[in-house]
Amino acid sequence: MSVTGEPLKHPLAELLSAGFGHRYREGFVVTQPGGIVMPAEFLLDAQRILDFPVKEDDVWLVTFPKSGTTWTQELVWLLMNEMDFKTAKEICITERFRYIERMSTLPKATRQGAPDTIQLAADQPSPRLIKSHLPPALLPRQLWSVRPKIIYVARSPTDAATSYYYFNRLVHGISLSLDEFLECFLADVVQFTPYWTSVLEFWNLRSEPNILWNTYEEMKQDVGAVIRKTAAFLGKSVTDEQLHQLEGHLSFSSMRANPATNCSDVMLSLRTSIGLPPPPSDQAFMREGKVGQARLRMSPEMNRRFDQWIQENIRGTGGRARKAKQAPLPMARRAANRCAAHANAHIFGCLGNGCQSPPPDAALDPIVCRAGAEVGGTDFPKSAAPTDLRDSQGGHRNRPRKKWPLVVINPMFKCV
Ligand code: PPS
Repeated sequence: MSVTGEPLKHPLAELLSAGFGHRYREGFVVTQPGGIVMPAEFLLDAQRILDFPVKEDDVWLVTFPKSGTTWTQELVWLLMNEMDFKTAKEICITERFRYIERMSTLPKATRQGAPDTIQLAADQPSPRLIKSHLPPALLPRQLWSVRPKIIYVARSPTDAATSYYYFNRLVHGISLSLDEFLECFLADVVQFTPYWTSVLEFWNLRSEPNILWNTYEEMKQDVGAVIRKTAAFLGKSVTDEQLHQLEGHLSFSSMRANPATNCSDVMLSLRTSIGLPPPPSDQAFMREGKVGQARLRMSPEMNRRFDQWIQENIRGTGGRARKAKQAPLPMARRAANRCAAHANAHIFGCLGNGCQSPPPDAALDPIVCRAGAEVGGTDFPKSAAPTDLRDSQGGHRNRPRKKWPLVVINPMFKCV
């Protein structure tokens, strides 16, 4: 199987391209498989990524952009390197934990002369630590047969999308307003979108023994608990003293003050490569580090649009596929998984305006969730099939619209 791409055709694609100063000269494509938006040059690298030889002791970190990747990279690196805080402060996280498709995300001018990040990922001493924002269909095929440890981190789409906007302002000097960018995000014309492809597909895989599902919101709420959970997953033990030290090191203020994690040099060199001056002093990679702030920056209309879009995408698929065969959750458990104020529950916790109730119990019946069944009015992700193959609303019209059965991801997980 080879990766192909159809040119991205959408009226908002032009607005976005202009916002980036038309620096992505070759334009964007919608990949097949995967169905995500990537710069056309990604197609030069996609096959190498798909064929990337995976090792059993690799640790992979997969996220949608701006979902707490760097935060988790720092945690995982320290757990895997005997809490070497000294080196963590001296060497940039981008060198300690390789971002496999980074070269494929850059405008042509920046890409020329940039390191081959696929090779850098391959050449690390074991255990290798590798980051990616790609969905399952574009990740190395051997991930599904060799089955190394994979950590997935999700973040609420409003916060991730808003963070992505400020990141693009910082790195690319994007000239759009926040609402204009969010409009493009909702229309799935931004790089790595559709957002739901990544999140829903890993949500459906989260019960696999080699996959750990974390969220940004969980980390904000109780980073200690996420440290313990992640350490257990990686087979590492953490003393109380180390836990305390880690919590301090991973705090937003500490990571912001740490040049090895706030990535200011990387941001500066990316800007320089496209002829932009150094960023204004109020812009930084470690920007705000909060939950729910995006809602306050978005217009009321955009808030409403996001609410609707979220509901459409996480609504259950009652009556489809295997739902009839699944037992519903007991009433008491359903109630426990809802936010009391908003009678609302889903993978990020409550999305009621400003509410930060935690996500539902991770021990929710995986079979019910995997099948995308709707449980007593509580919304769970709807399909295990890749988003480009879902019968979604508002997706790309020029995307293939094959219908796959809901259970496709699990067979896919087992095949090479
Ligand atoms: S990337 O480029 O996709 O790898 O970006 P990513 O690291 O996933 O996301 C960047 C956002 O994560 C925030 N961040 C943190 N928040 C809280 N605490 C800590 N320690 C932390 N480290 C990174 C960072 O500030 C970005 O979010 P926003 O909302 O823009 O502040």
